[in-house]
Amino acid sequence: MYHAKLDQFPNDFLWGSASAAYQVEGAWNEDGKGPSVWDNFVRIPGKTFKGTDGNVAVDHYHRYKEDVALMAEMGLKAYRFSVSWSRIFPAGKGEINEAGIQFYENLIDELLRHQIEPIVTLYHWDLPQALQDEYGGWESREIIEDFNNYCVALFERFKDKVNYWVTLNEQNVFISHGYEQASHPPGVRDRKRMYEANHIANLANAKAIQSFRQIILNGKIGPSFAYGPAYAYTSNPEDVLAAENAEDFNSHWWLDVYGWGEYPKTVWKYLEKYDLAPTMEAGDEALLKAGKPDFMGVNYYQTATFTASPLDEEFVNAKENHDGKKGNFVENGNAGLFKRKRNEALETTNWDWEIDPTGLRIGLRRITSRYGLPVLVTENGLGEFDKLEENDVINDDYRIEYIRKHIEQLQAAIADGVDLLGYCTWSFTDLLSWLNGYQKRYGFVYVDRDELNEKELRRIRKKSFYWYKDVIWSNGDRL
Ligand code: BGP
Repeated sequence: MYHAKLDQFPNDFLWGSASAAYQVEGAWNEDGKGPSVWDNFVRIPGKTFKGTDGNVAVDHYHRYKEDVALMAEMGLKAYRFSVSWSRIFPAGKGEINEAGIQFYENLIDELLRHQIEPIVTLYHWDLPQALQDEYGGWESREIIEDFNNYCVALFERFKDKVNYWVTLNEQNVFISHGYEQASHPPGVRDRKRMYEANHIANLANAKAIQSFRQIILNGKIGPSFAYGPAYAYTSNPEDVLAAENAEDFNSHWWLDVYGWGEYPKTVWKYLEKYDLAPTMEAGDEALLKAGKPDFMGVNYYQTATFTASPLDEEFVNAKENHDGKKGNFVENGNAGLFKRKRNEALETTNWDWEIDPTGLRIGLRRITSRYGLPVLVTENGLGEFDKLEENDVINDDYRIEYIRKHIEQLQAAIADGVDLLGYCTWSFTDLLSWLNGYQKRYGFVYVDRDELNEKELRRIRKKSFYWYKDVIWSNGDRL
């Protein structure tokens, strides 16, 4: 394999880990917090694995000091977490709920006390239910102002403490799952509405960045995109074209808007033809262009491999794997454009996710070449079953191996010329997986609870904890 001469990781490289409010905090109705769309969605029978919810999650809300102490012990340089909008504004707007914002201030202060850089995600999917009820959430342009006011409240409050900000987490995921596959709130299946909501989310994203520029002069802000670089299944030009289609429809459709303020022409033309293109109003284009980020946040888990698909192809709805029993993969795609295939060169996790460290390098290079922006890896990690053995031992060698191979590719990407700001693994402690319960674990720290029993929520260091500690200590020299 070709390797450029490897460079060292920069001295200020952000070795981090990430989480999201709904997946760790719990305390779902405490200190004045309003309900979010996830608080309600999880209560619909059949939506989540064994009906799990985040009412308690891993109780980070009450145990954040213990969690930050573990981060400090590990030597973590950065912690990415999200703010729950309905803690700050219980009804999505109006008066700030002081107790809610105080929680985040305490968390930030605790991190800073331990020299851990906070990376604040403004939106990781838990929309205030009140805004969903009032005007349909992301389907109304009213959200642009409400989201902006919420962001501004956080910028003002934390401008002297927080340097790194993430706007929307995985807009591509919450929009497609929310409005096409109906597996996330609001559980809609309507592509027309999906493209409209997505456009509004783009505008909200750009507006928040525009406001940021007026309030925080030295900080950095960007979205986090779930990037699955597309591969062609064979060298047959039809498959190569299918992969190009997939890259345009599944990635550039978002990335080009973030990076350039423009939609990719091929996709736009196609959507116009099928009467699916979103409504462009006067001023939209200018706003999108004004929302240029400082970095591209990348959540990377896997690549996706494509073959051509005939126009009359019919796809069955993919049955998703939420129980960790391998073998659920169903070919799916977009008739006439692309069809996803299993990549036979790659192994998969128990949840059928393809494992592809080189794909991370490829993705980072594509972003660098196309947009010329620095990149922050805001998520990457392995969801697996872990076994708590006698004497509180968890031998997660598979996780070490997974992360090691991805870090090697980061180093190669840096040598290739990628301006990489940092690497946040998903996740620090174990946490709630949105649709997969608690048994799909990602953390360096085991949390002793399962779907049916919260137990004591004890924190236990896994083998990977000590390993990542050493990686950070040696600034990536000792993998
Ligand atoms: C990303 C989300 C995270 C996290 C992760 C793992 O898409 O931003 O919130 O959940 O994926 O996914 P899962 O929990 O489905 O395994």
